[in-house]
Amino acid sequence: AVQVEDDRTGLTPETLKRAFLDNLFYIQGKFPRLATQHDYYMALAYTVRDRLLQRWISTAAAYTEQGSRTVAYLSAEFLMGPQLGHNLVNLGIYDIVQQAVADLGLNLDELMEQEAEPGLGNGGLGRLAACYLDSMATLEVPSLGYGIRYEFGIFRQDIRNGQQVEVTDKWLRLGNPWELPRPEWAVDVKLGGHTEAYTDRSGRYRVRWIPYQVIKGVPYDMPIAGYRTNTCNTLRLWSAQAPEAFDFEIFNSGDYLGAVQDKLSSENLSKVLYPNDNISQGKRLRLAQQIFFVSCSLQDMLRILARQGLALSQFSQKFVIQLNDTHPAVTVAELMRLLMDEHGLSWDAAWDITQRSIAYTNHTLMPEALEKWPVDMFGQLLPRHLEIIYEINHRFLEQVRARFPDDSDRLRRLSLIDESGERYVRMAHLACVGSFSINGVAALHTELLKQDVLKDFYELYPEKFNSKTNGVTPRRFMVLSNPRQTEMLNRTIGDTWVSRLDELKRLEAKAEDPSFQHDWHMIKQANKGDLANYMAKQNGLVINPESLFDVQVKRIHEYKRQHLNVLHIITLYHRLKASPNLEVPPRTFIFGGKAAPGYHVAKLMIRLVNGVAEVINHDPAMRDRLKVVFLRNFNVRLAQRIYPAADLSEQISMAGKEASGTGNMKFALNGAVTIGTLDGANVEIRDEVGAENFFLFGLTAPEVYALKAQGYNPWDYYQGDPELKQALDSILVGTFSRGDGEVFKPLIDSLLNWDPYLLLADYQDYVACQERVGQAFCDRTHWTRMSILNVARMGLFSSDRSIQDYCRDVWRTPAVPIELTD
Ligand code: 26V
Repeated sequence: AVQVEDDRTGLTPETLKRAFLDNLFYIQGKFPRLATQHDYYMALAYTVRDRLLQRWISTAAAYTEQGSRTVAYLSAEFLMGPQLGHNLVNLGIYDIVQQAVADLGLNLDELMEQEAEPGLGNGGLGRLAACYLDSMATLEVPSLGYGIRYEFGIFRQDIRNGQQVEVTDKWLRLGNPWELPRPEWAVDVKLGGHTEAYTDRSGRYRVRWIPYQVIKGVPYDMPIAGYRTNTCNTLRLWSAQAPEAFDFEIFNSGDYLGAVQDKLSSENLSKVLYPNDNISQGKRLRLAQQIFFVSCSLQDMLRILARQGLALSQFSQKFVIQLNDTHPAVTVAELMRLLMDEHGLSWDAAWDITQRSIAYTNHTLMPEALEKWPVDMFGQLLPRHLEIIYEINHRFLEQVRARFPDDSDRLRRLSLIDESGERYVRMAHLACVGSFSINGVAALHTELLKQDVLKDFYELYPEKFNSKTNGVTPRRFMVLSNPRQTEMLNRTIGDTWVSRLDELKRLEAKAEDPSFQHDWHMIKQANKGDLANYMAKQNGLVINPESLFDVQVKRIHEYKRQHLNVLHIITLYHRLKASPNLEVPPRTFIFGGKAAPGYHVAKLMIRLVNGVAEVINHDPAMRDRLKVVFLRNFNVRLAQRIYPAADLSEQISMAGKEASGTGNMKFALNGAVTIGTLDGANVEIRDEVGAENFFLFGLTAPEVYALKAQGYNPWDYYQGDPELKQALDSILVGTFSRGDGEVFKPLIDSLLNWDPYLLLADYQDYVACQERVGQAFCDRTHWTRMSILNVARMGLFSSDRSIQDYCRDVWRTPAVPIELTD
């Protein structure tokens, strides 16, 4: 018989072209002459989606049939980034599709540019969730990501007059081909109102919650394809809607005008992502978002459990819930409520299931990021959950009292309720008590959790604590973003490293090979040329691709110390002005990152970078020597352009503050060398690549504590170092703000009087270290060797390794291979 390839699944160029034109006609309703680039993008996206759907359905069928144990990854953020290119890579059809669209006179890069990226996250935490979904699918681990379908993701950043301006991110405006609405699986979420006790027919004490408001959650599913596997998992994002039927009987019997004063209008719930990174502000809408996606997700899991014919008592066999920080920590109370109030289980049965099902990851050591909710606000929005939390706390403190008699201080410190002033619910405590596993995201971070932030919990439950060093997906951050390096790796060690990243170590043998070094260098140069062209377009600057590309891209935060980087630039500038013959390599300093809209000092840091850029870039004496560039709107797409072009990766947070960092890994995997402190995963990166291939500076975490304990006085450093004084003075007199000395005064005042992140203490060592960087860069062979060895020794930092560690130590989820059915 004649075999005809199906238009929806076929992978030959001819079938792909036919499917593409068919989708242009029948989905976009356009013919080629009328079609925009965006129409072509949509036609291609649907062509790819069809190929995913086949895998998706086979995967869902297999999991349903086998009742597979499933990871439910709960996260308020999934910073997915553009989907088209990544899906082409994972399906293994990138090259063939590139050729197919070229045959039709189109350019794949241009089509990929059309996609609005789903920026449903702030930074590290949200991007980690996205990398983990990719790795779980690649490792054939059954998983469901659960989150919120924000109508507006992280704001777009514009720079006007050197300052950040926020623009709404309307990513859904032209439609989203990567999602399937599933209105038939919508669920209701209750908010506000009050509770009533009653006795059920069997005489048992029960509680009924009469809410003030009900909101409907509608799931939208995104396919998550593994790399060259048949697995296609699901990211299920909840969108809030007004419920269609409003039961006035229930509502009228409730306290209609009481407890909740300002009613939350339903659709507002999933409108916008909170743009704060590492700071919690205790906003009611934010708490409503958390219970919204948590309740929707748990109800969904209970529905799946029932549909597979499993009993409630089997919940913790079917699902393991991973809490991505405390944003979904209300899971502990909500699962208790669903099991007791809606499914009739006893406290003990419900608690047993809850504690066996939940694992918690902490992502920050910043005290201001630890979430706590005023008890009044919490009780108004979630009256039943507050009761449950009080009961959990009561039973918990009983146990503590039994273990540590007469230790009321310890009870106060451990309590789920902070009673030191205004009363608060402590979400990290709720997560610790309600889960069987607690992990940090790098070795140092986990140690600091045990010694400091969660010390009392560690003393109570040492067996719950474990460390899972973060990782990143090589599919997006190498194969997709750096095709030149990928091609060279494939040519040298074959292409299996993409899903077995430790195989990169086979590159070590080539580190000394002059011809290999030459090719490696040329690839970096070509990548730098691409970024130089981008900067020419975006910033109107002529950049020398031979210069050292010195890059710091990440959220703007005082603890990440972008202003320490700036102090070095100013110092170099002053040195070059004073000694024009100074032998230093030309450098291009590249910055990117968003500041939280309400974080004034962070916005001032952006303004300082741009002020310094304006002066240096316009100084004829600095031409061909120094350039400073602030790239606007750092997002996943821009990140993918930047990492492959970096020579030097700036990872300069104050030791003890960056939980892990993941940008540090993305840079090193693309052949950048790191300058960094012993913070987060930098410690492990340095251990892996070797101290001689890493530029280390700065105080260690214990030294930071010691200095602070002994009484740190930034003024001493200012007075004691003429270059540091000159740098700070020049900012203060308005050199970088057109003569206006007031602009940066708050920033400098805070450094001179307080300096909580010890910039002044680390300045000298940083500048000295940067001198060594400059010298090393001048020896091309030496630098290239370092670059190769960095890539060769970074295998540990694949998110595949992280996920394998979670599977082995926490989740105990076997892989489930998928066979394609038609
Ligand atoms: C906190 C809050 C507080 C409420 C408002 C919105 C919001 C959004 C995010 C956060 C927590 C930020 C925590 C975070 O992103 N931590 C980062 O996690 C990365 C992945 O583990 C890690 O590499 C970074 O070092 C860490 O800063």
